[in-house]
Amino acid sequence: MSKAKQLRDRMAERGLVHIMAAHSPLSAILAEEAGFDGLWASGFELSALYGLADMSLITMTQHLDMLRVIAGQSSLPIVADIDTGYGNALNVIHAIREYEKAGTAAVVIEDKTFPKVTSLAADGRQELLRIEEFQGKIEAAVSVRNDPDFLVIARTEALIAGLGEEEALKRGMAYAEAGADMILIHSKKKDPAEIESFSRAWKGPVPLTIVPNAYPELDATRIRALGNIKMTIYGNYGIRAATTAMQDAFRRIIADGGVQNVHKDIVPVEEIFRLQKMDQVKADEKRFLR
Ligand code: SPV
Ligand code: MG
Repeated sequence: MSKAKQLRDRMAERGLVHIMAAHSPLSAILAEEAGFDGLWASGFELSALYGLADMSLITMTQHLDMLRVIAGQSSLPIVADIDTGYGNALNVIHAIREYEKAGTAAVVIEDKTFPKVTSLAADGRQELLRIEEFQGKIEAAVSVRNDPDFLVIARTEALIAGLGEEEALKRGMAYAEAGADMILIHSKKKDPAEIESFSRAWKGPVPLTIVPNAYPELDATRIRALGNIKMTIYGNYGIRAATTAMQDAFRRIIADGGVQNVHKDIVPVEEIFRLQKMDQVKADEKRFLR
């Protein structure tokens, strides 16, 4: 069964899937062990990993390279954040071919102009494409996929750009008409009211995806109550959790003048050995090294 089919089946079976951001194979392994349904190959997280802003600075090749090594270490379906599709509809065709070959189950393409501006920044310059132009990109993506289960998710940034619910609904509907399998509606309001209102007003033929980064109060119970949101993506939680843990440990080591205290509060090296599958390495050593 393809990973795309696995993701579709899980959505049908559970009604709501939980997709965790991964910026590395290790974070993907941890997400799988924790019980998530899939991985989000997040542009924001990978940019942050490189110490860069999420402004179309990392290339498709860099993103794909990381996605491939993540796919090699996880059995979970991967939802790839391909930003604007790296250019126009022709770039989208190339991207879909490459991402599908890399083992991706779904892509999210957003209706911003290239180069994009990260969504959650206060006063971010947000320029959206003409609706017809973005419809062309979605149609291109749908037309070129090999696996009919491969999901093309169209993301509208209308609320992020401050254009209001009516424009967001109009765009969502146009993208569903162009063949999108789901609509990702993004918001940077601290209050989930904007997303809840959109969800209630959405009468389109396809379900919704959300990324509750800015409005963390919208938990699974409230999401399920809305009825038409089938995927929730935890978009920057991996890199934030890792940053919190490293900042804390690194500061303590400097403050304590050594690692004599911090070592008790971080995983022992044996836990890293487990994640590195050292047992297998040991077994291989025994069997093959002569
Ligand atoms: C990402 O994780 O790259 C996203 C979500 O696209 S956000 O950063 O909130 O736009
Ligand atoms: Mg992104």
